[in-house]
Amino acid sequence: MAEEVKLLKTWSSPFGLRAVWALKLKCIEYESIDEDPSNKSALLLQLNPIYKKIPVLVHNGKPISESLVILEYIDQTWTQNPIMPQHPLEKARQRFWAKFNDEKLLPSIWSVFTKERKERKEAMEELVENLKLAEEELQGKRFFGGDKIGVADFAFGWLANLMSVFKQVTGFKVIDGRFPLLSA
Ligand SMILES: N[C@@H](CCC(=O)N[C@@H](CS)C(=O)NCC(=O)O)C(=O)O
Repeated sequence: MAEEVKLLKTWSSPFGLRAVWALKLKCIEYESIDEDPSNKSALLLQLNPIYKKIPVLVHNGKPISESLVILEYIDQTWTQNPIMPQHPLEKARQRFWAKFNDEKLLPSIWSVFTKERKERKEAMEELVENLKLAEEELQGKRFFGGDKIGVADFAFGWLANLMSVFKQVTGFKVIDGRFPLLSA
C-alpha cells in the first residue's frame, strides 16, 4: 500500500520546520498543507482538537501532534538516518535538551520580543544565561549528541531560521561571538 504522508504547518513556524527537516533527512515525500494560525482551518481543528496548533503530521489518515512527539514518530516509523540514539542515557539527554529549548530558551526569547524597557533587559539577561548553558553543553561536540544530528539539534534549529528576524525586530543579535558552537 502506498503511504500517505501529510504535514500541516506554516512556513515560519520553528515547530513545523522540525518535522520538515526530519522528513527531508529520512527522504520521505509528503504533502505540505499550509495553515494560517490566525485563521485555523476546519481540518486543523479536527486533527488537533486539544491544542489546535500546527504542526500536525498525518500518516495514512492518523494524526500526530506536538513537534517533539512527531520527531520521535518519524524516527521510529522510517528508521533510516536515525535522529534518536539507541542508548537510554543518550536518548534521555536528547529529550532533556529539547525540553530545555522549549521550556526555558524559547520562552526567554519570547519575553525579549514582548517585554519593554527594564523587563526586556532582564529577559535578555535570562536569554543569554540560557544560551550559555546550551553553549557549554556543546563543548567538544558538533551536535548535542556528539557527531550525529539528533532530536535536540532539531529543537534548536529555530536559531538558524529566526535569528535574522529577531535581530530586525529587537536590534539584538542573539548569536554573537560568545556562542561559536551554537552559531556553527
Ligand atoms: N508545543 C507545540 C507548539 C506548536 C506551536 O506553538 N505552534 C504555533 C505556530 S508556531 C501555533 O500553531 N499557534 C497557534 C495557536 O497558538 O493557537 C509543538 O511543539 O508542536
